[in-house]
Order: sequence, then C-alpha cells, then structure tokens
Amino acid sequence: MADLNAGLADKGTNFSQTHSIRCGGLSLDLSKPAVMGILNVTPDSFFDGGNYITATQIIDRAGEMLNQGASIIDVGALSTRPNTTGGTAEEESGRLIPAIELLAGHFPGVIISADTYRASVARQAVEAGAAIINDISGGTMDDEMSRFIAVSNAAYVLMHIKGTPATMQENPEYTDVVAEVSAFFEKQLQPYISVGKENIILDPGFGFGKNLYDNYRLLARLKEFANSYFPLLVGVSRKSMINQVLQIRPAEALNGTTVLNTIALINGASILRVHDVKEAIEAAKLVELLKDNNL
Ligand code: 7PM
Repeated sequence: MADLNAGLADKGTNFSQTHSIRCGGLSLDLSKPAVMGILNVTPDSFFDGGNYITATQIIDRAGEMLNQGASIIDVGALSTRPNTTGGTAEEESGRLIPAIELLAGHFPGVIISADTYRASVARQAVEAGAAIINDISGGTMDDEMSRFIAVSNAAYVLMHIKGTPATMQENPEYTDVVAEVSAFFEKQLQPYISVGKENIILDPGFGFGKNLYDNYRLLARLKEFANSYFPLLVGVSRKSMINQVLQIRPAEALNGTTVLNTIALINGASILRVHDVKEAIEAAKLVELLKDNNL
C-alpha cells in the first residue's frame, strides 16, 4: 500500500498526522472516528423500507441521527441493491436534490453527503449543498465523475466495486482481494493525485462484488489500507456478510453490525457508515479508550 502515498509523498505528511479533511466549505474532524448516518430517500431501500420520504420525515430522521452524534448525513435516492439497475438520472435527482436542499437549509453547517455515481447528479448535489460525494462505483460508472470531482472542493468517497450493482454478486472471484482493491484505489486515485486533490476517503466496498469470505478477508486485513494517506470509510451496517452467517434478517442485525464496526475501528476505520448512529458512536467511544496510548 506504500504506493498509494507515492503522489503525495512530497507533502511530507500522511493522514494519521492531519486528522481532518475539507468537505466543501466545511471541515470534517477525524481526530476520532466519525459516524455517517444513512438517510434513504428511495421507495425501496432494504432496511428502512422506504420511510423518510416526506420533508418532515427527512428532517426528523436527520435530526435524530445528528442528536445521536452523526457527523455526516449520507443521502441516497437510488437503490444499489444487488440485481437492480437503480433508475434513471431524472428519477434519482428528482428525489435526491430536493432532499439535499431541505437538509442544507434546515441544518446549516452539517456535512451532507450525496450517494451517487452519476456526475450530473453529483454536480447538482454540490450546488444544492452537498459537501461529500459518495460514489459506490469509485468513478467506474461515469467517465465524467473524475473530471468533476478533480475540480470540486467537495470531498469524495472512492469506493471499490467489482462489476456493477446489476451484476456484482453473480460470481465474484479474486486471487487476492486486498491486492485487487488496492490496485483499484491506485488506478482510480490517479486523476486526483495528479491535481493534488487531498480530500478523498477510501472504502473497500463491503458487499459490492465480494463473496462472504472476501468481505471477511477485507475486514481482517483492513489495516493494510489504513496505512495510506487517505482516511478509510467502512459500511457493513446490516449487510448480508452479517445476516448470512447469523441466519437473520437485516432488521435483526444491529448486534452483528456493532461487532463488525468494532473490529473495523480497531483495524483503522476513520468513518463508519451506519443506519444506527447511537450504537456506532458507543463503539467508537469504547474503542478510542482502548486505543489510548496512555494505557
Ligand atoms: C441494498 C443493498 C441496499 C446494499 C443498500 C445497500 C455502501 C455505500 C451502500 C458502503 C459506501 C447499504 C448498501 N453501501 N456507500 N452505499 N460504502 N461508501 O447497505 O459500504 O447501505 S448501499
């Protein structure tokens, strides 16, 4: 993973020394782990089941997550569940942009993340007040995305996916999943390293074109990514890597989620993307004490 630092090595710093990243006009404090709360404004999201559609519901749910300690609200308007195509750009932006405008107006100073792989939607989202673009394709599904992000002040979550949401779970195979995800990061980072963009967050993309064992391999070896210049985001909340092992439904997966979030934190995650903010904050507080070097 040393190569991930190559383009930035001359800056004489790495993420472990910077502790914050710029998100548009805002700054995200990463001196301790941050929690990103998931806010779905889709009619068919797999866990929240299509709640949070009306303006009141959006404000109430975001307010609740902020009260519980979330630093970021991640707004998504497109289902990226396996075997779906998601919907058109118009359907997506028609739900996403009003939600972002509403949140930006109601919670000024709060970091809003827009979950989209489309450059046109990302541009509108930033204009509407989004400070982070969360791209589950890491720039692979829209050639315009890297051009936009390279010149934007918005932070960028560069997530690994193998394939596309429609096909990713068909039969993913890796020789070395950690090496392949690292190589993907290096390739997809190039447009940003070449312009000196620093506010990028890396995400191994749990469940996105990985089988059960690939997901656990990534979690076990997360430290190999955490050594890079860029902070790491982990999203395991109520995912099948928990439900499959425990033979439970997503609604029953909070305890398993907390267990995996704890492991992710111990292994160097800086940001947890979750449905359940309170429990993630608790895990972060406890692990921070464990990591305290004065022990
Ligand atoms: C159905 C299946 C619906 C899976 C939703 C999902 C991540 C993400 C998602 C992640 C980042 C979910 C996923 N997962 N963005 N968006 N990292 N950066 O469980 O792991 O929320 S969608």
